[in-house]
Amino acid sequence: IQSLDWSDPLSLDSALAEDERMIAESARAFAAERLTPRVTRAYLDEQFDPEIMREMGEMGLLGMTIDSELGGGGLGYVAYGLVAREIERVDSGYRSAMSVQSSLVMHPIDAYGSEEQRRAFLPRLATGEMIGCFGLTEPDAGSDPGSMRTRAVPIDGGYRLTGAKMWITNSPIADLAVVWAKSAAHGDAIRGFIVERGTKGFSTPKIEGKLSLRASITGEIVLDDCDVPESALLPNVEGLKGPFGCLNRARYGIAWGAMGAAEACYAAARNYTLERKQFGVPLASKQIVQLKLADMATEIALGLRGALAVGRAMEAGILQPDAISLIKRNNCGKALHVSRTARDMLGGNGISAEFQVIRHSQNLETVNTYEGTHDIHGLILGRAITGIPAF
Ligand code: TGC
Ligand code: FAD
Repeated sequence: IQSLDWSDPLSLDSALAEDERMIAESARAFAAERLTPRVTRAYLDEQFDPEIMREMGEMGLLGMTIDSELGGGGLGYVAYGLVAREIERVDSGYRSAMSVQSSLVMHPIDAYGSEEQRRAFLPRLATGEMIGCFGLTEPDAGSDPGSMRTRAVPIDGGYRLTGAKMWITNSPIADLAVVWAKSAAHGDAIRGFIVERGTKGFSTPKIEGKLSLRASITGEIVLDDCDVPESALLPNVEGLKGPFGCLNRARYGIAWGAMGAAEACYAAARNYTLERKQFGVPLASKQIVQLKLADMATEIALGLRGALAVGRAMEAGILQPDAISLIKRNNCGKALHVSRTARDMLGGNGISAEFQVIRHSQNLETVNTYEGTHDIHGLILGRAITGIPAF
């Protein structure tokens, strides 16, 4: 009998197709060669290098699931999840950049856009030549995006956008923003607009001083009487199901990604406690330490299996979106716990940038909050279970 593989105790690997394994391996090599060498400096300096988007584009990591001759890989959701896991094994901020471009910018343009919009933007977003961002959250509308204040009013030949979006990944470096607003021309229904950099009244101040996700750039989107042509409107969706259709995909990727960050912390804790001697023996020989490692291995293995089950259901076209809340909530919460435990197990070294775990742990605070907080996903599940919305 073979001994249990500590890094894959439920043999996720055996449930993957050969091409999925190859995609994951090449993403892992890319992350190790291109992202790992940059990340500590980027985190300390609170800098995101936009060149990373071009490099991801070259590797085919942008819009992987989009099936279009205009850009995108036409690959399965499990392959996308595996890549998110490999990128987030390095840093949640780098996976964020990939998620936003793929699920929150390319997907709505592909799924809700006109043929002209698809042709104008998808090819350049797929290569990373253009960077996009997604504006849903506002200073006074986070968990409750239905209460947004951003408005679109009709003007001659288009719309005038007014309002502000807050906490927007990549907005300061974005060439375009997919912005959601209540549109007076459509009975105040929520509609999506593509706003290009350079449009008068559009600005994207950077949010400074984040103590989490520092290798990702975050900003506001200010729309100060920002006039856009009719062709900026995403014609094929109306209502909150527009942004939620994008969030389904991004939240799914996050469920895989968070496990990648957890795996990095688990491996670091295992290595460290095997090496580090106190009281004359390796820390890993202590029962308390072994229980912590056992809990980490269990949560990660189950979390990955859950993400795989959801990915396969998406590929089969039989997914109920509330299941995404289950894995997003579980995997982010568990990853945060794993990372905090690993931080403790490394003692003083656990707080050093050199040992990486505190960076993951700080990042996972954001990952547990964005794309719907841990409690909001609990309430989405509560509604599904009882039929009673308790938001
Ligand atoms: P509710 O009444 O539930 O739904 C309104 C309409 O939307 C439809 N819908 C969905 N459609 C597709 N997929 C889903 N998952 C859907 N959930 C709901 C629904 O059928 C309805 O359609 P219709 O046709 O009847 O109008 O809306 P509500 O206002 O009661 O929603 C409540 C709640 C809490 C579930 C929702 O507002 C919510 O999910 N809040 C969390 C907000 C959030 O996740 N924000 C994310 C911002 S983007 C971000 O964080 C990016 S981080 C990027 C990175 O760096 O990775
Ligand atoms: P609030 O909604 O004010 O919530 C505060 C607390 O109250 C939370 O604990 C929440 O769970 C709790 N709460 C809220 N409602 C209820 C309720 N009904 N019952 C019980 N408890 C409740 N948004 C975008 O649109 N695009 C992006 O690219 C983007 N990127 C982000 C990047 C970063 C680094 C961060 C931090 C956020 C980003 N966000 C983005 C915003 C993110 O989605 C929101 O922060 C998140 O949805 C929570 O909203 P909020 O911050 O307004 O918190």
